Amino acid sequence: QEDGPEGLQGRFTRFLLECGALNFGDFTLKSGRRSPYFINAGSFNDGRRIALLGEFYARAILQAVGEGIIPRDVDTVFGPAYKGIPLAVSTAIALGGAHGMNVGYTFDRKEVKDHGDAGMFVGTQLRDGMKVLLVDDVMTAGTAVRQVIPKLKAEADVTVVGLVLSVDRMERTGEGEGSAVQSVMKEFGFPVISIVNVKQIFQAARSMRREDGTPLLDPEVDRRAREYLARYGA
Ligand code: OMP
Repeated sequence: QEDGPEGLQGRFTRFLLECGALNFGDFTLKSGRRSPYFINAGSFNDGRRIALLGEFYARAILQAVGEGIIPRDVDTVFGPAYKGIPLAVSTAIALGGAHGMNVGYTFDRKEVKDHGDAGMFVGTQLRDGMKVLLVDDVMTAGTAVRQVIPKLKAEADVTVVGLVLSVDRMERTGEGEGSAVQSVMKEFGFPVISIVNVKQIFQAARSMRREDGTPLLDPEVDRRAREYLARYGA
């Protein structure tokens, strides 16, 4: 089924690979962990890619709306600066354009501005009672999202109705603990959904072949990924 969960996840994995957003090697993460793979949202760097990315976010959101996980009457999509900005804008374009779910978009400034409109936020301004849907790129330990929520709450009494990620790396926060996504959901009480998670990425990539018929995923990379997930995966 084209639009079933497998379809969306497989196509998104292909898209990550095609954009060069999914990289294999040796990467030091924000958390200090050394990972054999890294997802770089900076690779969605042209019109076609960012339009498709927004479309993927919109599909994941509409699916969650259909399942009653996210409400339909979202007021604005919030993307934390800087990498969240094109995510929020492209998601709002996709939702409000082809999908008829018109929502605002909002992002924060990293620097304080002292002239013109001096607000901390750009786009749809946050007001008490608004329903805000967060979008972000990747979650590992959940540090990024924990930093942004107090900023929103300081601006207005908004309700965060969910967080949508490109990729949930499915890593546990500590020994014997659940994943960062699970702990964020528990701590803040809103749903966290992802277009794809790391296990689905590797599952999809394992079945992919290059044009010459050879496996797309190098067996050594696959082995290192399995090892990493055995150590840090939730
Ligand atoms: P946490 O804030 O620990 O959840 O890490 C997520 C952030 O780390 C992302 O928003 C990125 O800035 C960065 N990151 C990636 O972009 N891709 C990855 O595959 C892994 C990370 C990371 O450093 O954990």
